[in-house]
Amino acid sequence: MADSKKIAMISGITGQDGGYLAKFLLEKNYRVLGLYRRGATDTFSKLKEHGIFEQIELLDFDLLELSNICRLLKKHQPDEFYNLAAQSFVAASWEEPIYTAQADGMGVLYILEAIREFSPKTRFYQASTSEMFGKVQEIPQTEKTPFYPRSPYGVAKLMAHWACVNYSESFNVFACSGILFNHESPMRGKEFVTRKITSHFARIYTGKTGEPLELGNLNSKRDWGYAGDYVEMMWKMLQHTTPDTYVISTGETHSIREFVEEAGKHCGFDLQWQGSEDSETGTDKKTGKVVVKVNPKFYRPAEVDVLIGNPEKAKKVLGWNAKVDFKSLCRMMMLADIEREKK
Ligand code: G4F
Repeated sequence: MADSKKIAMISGITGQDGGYLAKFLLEKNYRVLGLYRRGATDTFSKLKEHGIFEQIELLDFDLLELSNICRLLKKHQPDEFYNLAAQSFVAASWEEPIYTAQADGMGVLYILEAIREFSPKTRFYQASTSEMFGKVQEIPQTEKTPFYPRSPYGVAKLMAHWACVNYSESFNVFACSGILFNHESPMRGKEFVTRKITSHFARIYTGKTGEPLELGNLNSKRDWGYAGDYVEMMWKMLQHTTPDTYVISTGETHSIREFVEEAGKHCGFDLQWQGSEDSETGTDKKTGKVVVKVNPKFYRPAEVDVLIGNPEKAKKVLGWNAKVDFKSLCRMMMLADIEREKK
């Protein structure tokens, strides 16, 4: 008997969102084909931690290899393709602007071309980003806010976003662009600021280090949600009658400093800030120890000062709501890292 399961391809399966989305789709009885880049340093630990490693069929994939993408689409004819693969670290994009443009911009065009030519029924989800708003032209940001990217990453993602809109209008490809604001979880990579904070604080808390956490700009603000909530929206977009663009966010914004303070509370830190700008430090009032200090090495050539999204359209059209709020997210991440360090 033919296998009647829907087929979902997920590129970037080894990343934070890949794991949450794969789990979500497996629970919906999809056959999940996980695309990964051979030689990626972060391999399958997240999928193993989710307990779903054995249920995913893994396939070699590279965003820069058009022939590989064409073969995969031609052979598997997936119902849905979720493109979560990218050079996703904004800071690295100034060091690797060309690679970032190729992977995050051109790579998406390759997938769209492969769909157009070899698998036109495949519905496509593109992981777009609030970084496209960059130097924000409006507060809060909606689907109609003009873009102003501030990093090579934002520029590349903007190309991919418009390619989705264009392929949907020109060739009838069902391509959706999810403008996701920052979304975090205990599975977040440690290069991103939230997990950098919780993983380092957990090491201080469990006595594994006495070194303070070094951070860059403490005053930028982000609209942080929970990755587990956000993957549901990726799926909902592809189930809708027409392809479209959606902002996915919580509608709240908090500074890096607030995240530090909130996470610190779960380690018993009562932070007092001293000094200014490049020499600012955060001391735990109880112990007198410096637990955070600014290191300008982590500043960016151009900063995105404040992001806050308006998720009204997602709520109205797709019936979606972010469930985990800022405080619960900090707590979840902090407790998970403390548990990991204790083990
Ligand atoms: O955690 P971040 O590195 O995330 P960023 O740059 O906002 O990008 C993330 O969210 C985007 C969605 O808006 C995604 F598209 C993207 O792929 C990624 O997931 O940095 C957040 C803020 C920045 O303002 C940065 O300057 O934290 C500030 N920051 C301060 N100190 C730091 C540090 N960021 C990092 N990574 N490391 C620091 O030491």
